[in-house]
Amino acid sequence: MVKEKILVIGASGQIGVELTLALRKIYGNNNVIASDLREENPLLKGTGPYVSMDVMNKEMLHVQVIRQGITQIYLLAAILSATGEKNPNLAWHLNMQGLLNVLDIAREEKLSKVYWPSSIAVFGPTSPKINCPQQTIIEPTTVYGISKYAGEFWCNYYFNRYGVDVRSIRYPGLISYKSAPGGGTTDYAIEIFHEALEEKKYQCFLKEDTYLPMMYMEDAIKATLQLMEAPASNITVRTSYNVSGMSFSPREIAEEIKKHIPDFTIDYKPDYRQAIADSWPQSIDDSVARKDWGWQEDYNLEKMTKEMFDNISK
Ligand code: NAD
Ligand code: AKB
Repeated sequence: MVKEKILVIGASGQIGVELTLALRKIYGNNNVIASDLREENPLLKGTGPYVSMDVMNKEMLHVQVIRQGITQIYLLAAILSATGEKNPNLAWHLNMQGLLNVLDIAREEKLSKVYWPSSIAVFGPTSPKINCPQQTIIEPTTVYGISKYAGEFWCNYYFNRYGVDVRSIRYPGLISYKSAPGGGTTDYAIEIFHEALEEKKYQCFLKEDTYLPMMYMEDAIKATLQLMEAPASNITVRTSYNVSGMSFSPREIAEEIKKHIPDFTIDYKPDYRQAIADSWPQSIDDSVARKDWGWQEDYNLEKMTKEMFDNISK
């Protein structure tokens, strides 16, 4: 059996920290190399190797892959929806070139697998709002969504043309307590917990009835590992899989928070992120992921809220 050696790019980010720790548990600390443009996240310190690296520097990335004997890459470096709208050129450049660099190296070095996340941001205003299917009209209106949709087709292309075993999930908004979110439209659903504990009030940048697909980080890590461990013959989608956890609005999460902090109050001051949220579906049909690799979420709004408060309070 080939001994896997994994490189996580963007390991200091919201998903990267938790995915790196989960992969280290499975493959052994020294077999999972964390890398990022920014400094090593404190939660990763002492848990395994770390290299400082820019995914845009293809030569350096290639050298690292050869030198470290890398067999799999998890590419998490990207600019998310809200930050992307402030700097569209940078978002397009990083999100596209970073992926192409990784796919090229995977092809040349015959890596066993690549993971690259897409997002529900691929969907646009013309996609169905409720139970948005795996295959449907997809006309994204943000630069982030455009880059993710183009990226999905690059993954499909590298699989079909070069046999690169690249796998992908369209994550919903991810909610976690370990590492701060990186500039997305769904970030309100993390900020609200911290503000509720510290200030007992929160001003939300989305309207109260803005429903969006969301997922607790534990579920996102579980889905990622499940997809990556599934036999290649089960993987029928080589663009990116829809996965669903829960859907809620700011009003509903505020109601759930009030069960823990009765005097919590929320008010609403929508900004430019409202238009982004309005362009996305409210809920996702993930029946293909359920059929192909047995996806099943563990967390709903109630269970996640309890976990968030228990963990942030610690
Ligand atoms: P994040 O912003 O928290 O982390 C991204 C990391 O990439 C950061 O640590 C950043 O320093 C690093 N990075 C940026 N530019 C880099 C470069 N040139 N070279 C190396 N590293 C670089 O983002 P995240 O939330 O952890 O998202 C990870 C992936 O998951 C992204 O592709 C994102 O689009 C996708 N995703 C995230 C969510 C979510 O809710 N968090 C939802 C859907 C999809
Ligand atoms: C964002 O809001 O940009 C991300 C995402 C859904 O991709 N959380």
